[in-house]
Amino acid sequence: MPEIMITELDAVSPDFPGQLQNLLAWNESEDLDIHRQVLDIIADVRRNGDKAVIAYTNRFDHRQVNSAAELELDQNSLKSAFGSIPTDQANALKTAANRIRSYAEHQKIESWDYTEADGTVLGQKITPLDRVGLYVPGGKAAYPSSVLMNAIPAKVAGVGELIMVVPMPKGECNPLVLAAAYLAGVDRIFTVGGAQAVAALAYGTETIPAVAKIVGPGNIYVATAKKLVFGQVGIDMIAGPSEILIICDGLTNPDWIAMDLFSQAEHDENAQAILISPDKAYLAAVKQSINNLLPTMERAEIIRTSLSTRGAFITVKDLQQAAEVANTIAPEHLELSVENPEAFSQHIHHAGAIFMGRYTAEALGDYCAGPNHVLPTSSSARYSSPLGVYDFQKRTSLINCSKAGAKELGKTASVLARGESLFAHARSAEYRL
Ligand code: HSO
Ligand code: ZN
Repeated sequence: MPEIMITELDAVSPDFPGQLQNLLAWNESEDLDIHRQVLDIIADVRRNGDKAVIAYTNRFDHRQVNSAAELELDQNSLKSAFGSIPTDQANALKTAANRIRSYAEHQKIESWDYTEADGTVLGQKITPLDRVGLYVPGGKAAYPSSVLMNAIPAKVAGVGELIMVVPMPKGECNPLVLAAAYLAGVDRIFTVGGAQAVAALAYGTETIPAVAKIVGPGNIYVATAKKLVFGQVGIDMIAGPSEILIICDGLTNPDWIAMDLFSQAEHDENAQAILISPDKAYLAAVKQSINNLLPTMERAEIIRTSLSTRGAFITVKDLQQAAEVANTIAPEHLELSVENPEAFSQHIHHAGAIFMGRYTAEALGDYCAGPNHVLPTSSSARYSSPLGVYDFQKRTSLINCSKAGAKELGKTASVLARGESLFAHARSAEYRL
C-alpha cells in the first residue's frame, strides 16, 4: 500500500490560524434539487397521509405494502428479534443499555420553587414531552448503539410515547436494531424511512401519530426534512461527520493513538481525525503506526480517504498551546492522552465529550461508558451540548401571587405598562392593588 499523506501543521507558524480554518471548513452541500423533492414529499404526506406514505415506501424501499397496518411491527416481533441475536450481542446490548440509563438518571432536571416574604411563590415546573419520534437509518449506518443513545434518555425523561421509524429496504431490517429498540423500551415502530417518515411524524397520518419532537440521524433527505418541519415539531441537532481530536504528550503507545484516529475515520470519508502533540518525533512514530496498521483494516479505503483529505497532525510548542487549539476546534470528541488529564482538562472549554487519560479510548464512549454518543459536531460544542434527558424535558414557569404580593407587583407593572401605552395591562394590575 502507498504511504498515506496527512496534512502537517505547526501551531507556532503565523499561517496557522488560516490553515486551521481551512482544515475545519465543512459545508454540507445545499442541494436545491433535494430540497425541492423533500418539500414535495412533505406536502404530499400532509395532504394524503397513509396513502402517500405507503406509495413512497413501496417506491423507495422496494416493498409491496398494501395497508398502513402492515408498516407497524408489534412488540412480539421486537421481542423475538431480541431472542434471535447471538448471546454475546444480547448481553453487551444489555450492559450498554443499563450504563446509558444510569448516566441518564443523573441528568434529570427537577421542578423547583421558592417563596418570597409576602407569600408569593415562584417556580419552574418540569414536564416530559408527550410523544417523541426517533428516526433510525436503514442503510450502512444503522447502529443499534444509536438506538440506545437516543431512546433511553427519552424514556428516562418520562416521554409518554416513543415512536421509532426505520426503513426496511426490500422488507429487511437489522435484527440488532430491533433488539436495541426492545431493550430501550420503544413503544411503537413503523418501518418507514426517508423524508416521508419525518413528514408523517411531524404532521401525523391516519396510522402514524404526530409527535412533538423528532430525534435521530439520517441521510441528506432526512436531515433536509427535519430542517423543513422544524417549528411544527422540535428537532435535535443536525449531525455533521464524526470528529476526533487527540492531544498526546508523546508517552502513549503510538499504535493505540493510530487506532483511535482510525476508529472515527472509519465512520465515513468526511470524518475528521486530528492529532496534536508537542513532540515531533512522536508524531512521526504515530505516522509509522498508521502506515503499519492501515493495511490490516477492514475499512482501509474509507480511513485512508478520511485521513488524507480531512485529517491532520499539528505540532504545538507545549500542552498549553494544545489546549488553545482544541478550544478553537471545539471537537465532538477530545482525547487527552496525557499524564495528568484532570488538571489539563481545566483548560478545555469547548468539546462535546472529553476522554481522559491513556486508557479511555473514544470507542468506549461510543458504546457503553454511559454518556451519550450523540454529540455536537462542526465546532457547535462552542454553544451546544450532548443529547440528554434534558432534551426531552420542558420547563414551565409558575407564578402564584399572594394578595400582598399582587399589591406590590401591581404598582411596578402599572408604571411599566403605562410607559408602553398598554392601558389594559396597567388597569388589570391596578384592579388588584
Ligand atoms: N462515533 C459516533 C457514534 C458511533 N460510533 C456509533 C459507533 N457507533 C458518533 O460520532
Ligand atoms: Zn464512532
